[in-house]
Amino acid sequence: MTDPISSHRDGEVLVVVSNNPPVNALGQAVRAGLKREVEAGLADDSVKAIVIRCDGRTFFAGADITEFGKAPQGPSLPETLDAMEASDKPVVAAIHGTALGGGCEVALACHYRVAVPSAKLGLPEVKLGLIPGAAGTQRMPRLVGAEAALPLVVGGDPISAKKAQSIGLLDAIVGEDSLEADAVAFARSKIGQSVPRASEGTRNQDGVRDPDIFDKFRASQARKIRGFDAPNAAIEAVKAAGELPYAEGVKKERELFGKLMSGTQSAAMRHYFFAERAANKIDDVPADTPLIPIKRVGIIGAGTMGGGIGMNFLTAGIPVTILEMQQEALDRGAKTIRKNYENTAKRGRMTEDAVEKAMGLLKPTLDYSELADCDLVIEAVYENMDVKKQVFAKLDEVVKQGAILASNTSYLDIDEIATATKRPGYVVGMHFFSPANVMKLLEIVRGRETRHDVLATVMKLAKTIGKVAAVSGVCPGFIGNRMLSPRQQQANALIMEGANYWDIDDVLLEFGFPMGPFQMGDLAGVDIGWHRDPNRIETLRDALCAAGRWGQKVGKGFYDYDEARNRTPSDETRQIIADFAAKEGKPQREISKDEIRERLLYPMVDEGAKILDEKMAQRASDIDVVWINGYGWPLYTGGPMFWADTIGLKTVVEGLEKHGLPVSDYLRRKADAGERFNA
Ligand code: T1G
Repeated sequence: MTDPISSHRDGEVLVVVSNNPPVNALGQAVRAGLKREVEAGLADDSVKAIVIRCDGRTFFAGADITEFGKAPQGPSLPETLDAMEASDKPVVAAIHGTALGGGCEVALACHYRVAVPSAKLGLPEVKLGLIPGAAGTQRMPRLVGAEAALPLVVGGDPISAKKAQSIGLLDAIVGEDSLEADAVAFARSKIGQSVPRASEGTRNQDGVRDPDIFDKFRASQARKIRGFDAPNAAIEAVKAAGELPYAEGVKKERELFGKLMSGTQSAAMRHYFFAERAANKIDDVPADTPLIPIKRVGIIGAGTMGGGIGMNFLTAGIPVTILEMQQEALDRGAKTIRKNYENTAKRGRMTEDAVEKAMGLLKPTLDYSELADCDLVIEAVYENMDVKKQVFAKLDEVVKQGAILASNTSYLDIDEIATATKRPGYVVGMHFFSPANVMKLLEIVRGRETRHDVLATVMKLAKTIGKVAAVSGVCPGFIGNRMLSPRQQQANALIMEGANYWDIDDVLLEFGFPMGPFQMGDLAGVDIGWHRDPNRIETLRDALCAAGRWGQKVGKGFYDYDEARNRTPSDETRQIIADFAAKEGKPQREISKDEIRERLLYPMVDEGAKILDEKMAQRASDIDVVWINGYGWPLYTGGPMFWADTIGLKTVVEGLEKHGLPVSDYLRRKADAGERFNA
């Protein structure tokens, strides 16, 4: 393997260069090379300054995550960084792309940091269930202040070069195409001057003067960091930067880092990091499959889903032609899209110009022929097979050959829909989740005849519109909804046996879901699909609807709601459930939260096992990606399949048997063999 680190001289300045594609991860060879070149430069009297930069698309994007969980190999990053910072020769970090995690810590250990305008800097370790482990939590607050450091270390989102300069993280922004030359000139201008060291900075005194900033910040992030260990550890580490001398602060950081690294949350979140990247690979579709250019998108239906789907493309700068049957529905759809954009602008997350630019790309129409030139048409009409087939037959007639015809169906048979066309190879499912302009997940449903270039194109497009996509085969409910239904069945069965519906919601909230099934029912509307005849009581929902308990929108459903939409369990609902169970002859009993959790989650895992056995998902981690991005499965457990691996498949099998629930052959085989779903 070629050495990823090289160096060359520019007069008295030594330029150390890393070339470790794809993202200059700070793996063992990079660390060893950095140590070698920096030590040589520091020891060479003819070297008056050092510049560190990277080739390829980015400055160091952090430690090599693939090394985590393995036996550590020297040299460690901190020893090289400490030697570098201790030097009296100016060391300058020359940054392009994304200086993240350990990469940002390399920059922090340099005396100066310069970057191109398009660069980003950040400490995303919390997104891996960790905190910075090479003194980032100690150098950053000393350099930029505790208040400015908190969102960086606790939130983990990168900031722009402009923002980084404004908080004092960057010393200069240089030419986009002249990084090395400008960095060398900058370094040369600092020769002979005393060098600033971030570890000696005092800007963290803001946290000493006003220690409340830490609790205030924690409170402001409460909803976002609920259940996660790393953000709280990050706050503690930044706080320690104000309370402890540097060396002790670094020791504290290392303790916190070590604890997180050996914890289950970081293992789960590192699993998710690679799962998300694996999901966009389709095993039998070559990476160099030619893509179909998507210059214009058509949407059938301007309702909530159609409008939301359209916004994804408008926001990405792709023109959209949206079709409706009635002018009034069309106007309403276009108005809702504009209102959604204006609300986003009001919240400062979009400029007025961007709103007008996006709306300028929208072409409403009542005429199918205006879709003729679209490269992709996504149908988002009423969930009825006959209606879908009529739409696809019409699209097959009017849309140019070679265009992709996609359905947003959430459970109907894509192969059946494709029979309405003469181009089944160009038919695919693109299942968005409501609200479609917000939810990250896109289930790409692969039909029996869907072509490779169609799959590769929609997978790439998913990234373009900011979605996380996973491929599902054609089966009822695809991956997500298929696994949701056994959970819903158990939730309904449990309340018929005496479980309190609020206990069921609480079990999922405590597990880390944002909402339980009965809260979700109230939010969506208990009366969805109700026959509107209060005298016909065949299901519990009929009984609730007959009592006018239609959900949050009327202030009562399973729960009662106050003006602020706070929920309280309802005695009337409890009585309706008890009466319905009695009518059904269901004996009542006390049911523990453990039983509730096992009966809600284990059948989902078993359904996931069946999906894998039937090859309706390419890999277990795709199922994890679907549930984390589409159904609120808590990221810090890694998704249903990784969680099952963590607790042990044997435990899942024993739990299912204990509750008299079926166990699929695939799950039993894996459990008996002591195997995991995720390799
Ligand atoms: N280690 C190993 N592989 C990595 C990697 C990393 N840090 N970052 C990316 N890759 C791989 C990735 O799996 C993919 O592989 C390919 O590179 C391209 O990535 C001591 C402890 C840099 C913004 O968390 O956020 O430093 O799928 O598809 O969309 O304190 O990658 O092609 O085989 O994501 O252009 C902190 C993680 C580590 C940054 C580029 N750093 N990376 O995004 O490409 S912890 C991070 C990213 C740490 C220190 C601590 C993104 C990116 P493959 P990609 P992209």
